[in-house]
Amino acid sequence: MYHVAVIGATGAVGQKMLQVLAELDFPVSRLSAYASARSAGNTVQFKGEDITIQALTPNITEDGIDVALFAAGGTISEQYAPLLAENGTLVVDNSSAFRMQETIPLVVPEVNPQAIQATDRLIANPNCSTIQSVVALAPLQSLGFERINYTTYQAVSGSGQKGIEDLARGARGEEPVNYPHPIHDNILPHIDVFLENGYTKEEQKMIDETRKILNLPALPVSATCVRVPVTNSHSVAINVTFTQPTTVAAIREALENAPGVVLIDDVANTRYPMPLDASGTDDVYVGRIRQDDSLANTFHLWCVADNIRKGAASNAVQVARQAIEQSIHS
Ligand code: 2RA
Repeated sequence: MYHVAVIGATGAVGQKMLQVLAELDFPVSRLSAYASARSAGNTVQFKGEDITIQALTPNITEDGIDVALFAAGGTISEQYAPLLAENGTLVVDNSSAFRMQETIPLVVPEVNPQAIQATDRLIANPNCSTIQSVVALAPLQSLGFERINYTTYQAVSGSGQKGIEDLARGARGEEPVNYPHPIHDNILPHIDVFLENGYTKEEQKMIDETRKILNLPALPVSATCVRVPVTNSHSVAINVTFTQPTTVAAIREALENAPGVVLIDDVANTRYPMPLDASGTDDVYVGRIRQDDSLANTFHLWCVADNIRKGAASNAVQVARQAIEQSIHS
């Protein structure tokens, strides 16, 4: 049993981590919750009990924490995650601070559990839209990837409570506070900041993280990331070109037997994955599998997952469990 800490316990992902730790029956002997000094003294719930939130200070290294799940943003992670990891705590960090550092594993347990070494103490959790995309793609890896192109339809919960509030504000006819434009009755081809190459940071994350997780550093990957007026669960249209010929039937079969994937692909009965199917679950739903008639060896896949659960909290808990299992069996 482990003393587990959630850092950033009051945010959307932190709250979900507490819920998922309980639901997935993670072996918790003691649960500690940390947040900013502003929230200290308030409580969060874990397994029906009130846990008093503690202010995060460098003294956290003296609290005897075995496993720390970080969901407090990059600046906090940069300051505290290495501190705890150097002190022997197993840290899973949901920020983007360490994802692309060469020595730090970036892990989706269904895809690259082998990236975790028994001695690793700091593991990065990928970006939400990347996680669900690589879960859908990994079972097809033996076909050889030649190129991947993503178009995302990302829910406002990806921006946390403030994104959800902007959608509600718009529905009431009020001006947005979080987004630069209304999200209600609108879509924004803009997630995170714009980079010099014209991509957004969210798009660049999908490109870089896909290459790292699939261990294909030179793979051509492109992405367009779009915020849509959906409360929860991201959708991704994946266009993938393989190095070898294949069929829709072979892709379906590979996905049917893949861990963490649920195939919903029955257009005759209007069955395909939708955000309402995915929300509240940890699976990645895939459908609309079809050949792209415009390019050889190329296929379309539609994939949907709960961005707060599989895209963040659940993946972090699964990574922690995987790391513990690997260090026990090493
Ligand atoms: C978003 N990818 O949906 C972010 C959350 N990590 O905005």
